[in-house]
Amino acid sequence: ISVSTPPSVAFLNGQFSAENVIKKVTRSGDLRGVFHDGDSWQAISPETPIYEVEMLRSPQGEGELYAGVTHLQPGRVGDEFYMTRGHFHQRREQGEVYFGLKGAGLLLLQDEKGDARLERVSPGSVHIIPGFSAHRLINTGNEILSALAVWPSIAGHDYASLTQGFALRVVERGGKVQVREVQNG
Ligand code: PAN
Ligand code: ZN
Repeated sequence: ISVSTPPSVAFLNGQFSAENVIKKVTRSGDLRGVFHDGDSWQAISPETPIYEVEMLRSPQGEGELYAGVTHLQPGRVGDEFYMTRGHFHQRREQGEVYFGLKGAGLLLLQDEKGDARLERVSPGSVHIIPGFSAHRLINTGNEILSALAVWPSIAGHDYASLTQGFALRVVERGGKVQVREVQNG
């Protein structure tokens, strides 16, 4: 019987041991229209890295799973904390699990009716994202927010259906984290 060594992830910082991970960097310039303050968004270099996703290579198809870590930089565009674009899954019924690894932030969840809620992300937090829920990570801290995600490879990403945006925005106000309800996207 042979025992193989799978890839590992350092729970302290989300670094994968595997060398041939797939890496995707999302920069400020990729996030047009995502932050509410367009002038502040214009003012920062489009090359500014906002987040990076590292994924293990795994098979695709019905029943297969992806595992990936998102590293979200600390910072703000105007008063709004850095965040991921956020998405529904193309296969709406497919859920996902996020595990907080490092840093402090929020997971914004929104159903198809537009009802939104937030979960606190911290090292060790476990987030069950139900099907039919859009999801976005927000870094409200001063260090990188890293979270491990596991999701069905058939889920796919649907970014377009969120053109109305999320119903909540998370901003800094007087040194505090403030959640605002958005009127009309
Ligand atoms: C995550 C996200 C990752 C980046 O792996 O894809 O955090 O966020 P956006 O895809 O919204 O840019 C996930 O939820 N996968 O399904
Ligand atoms: Zn997802």
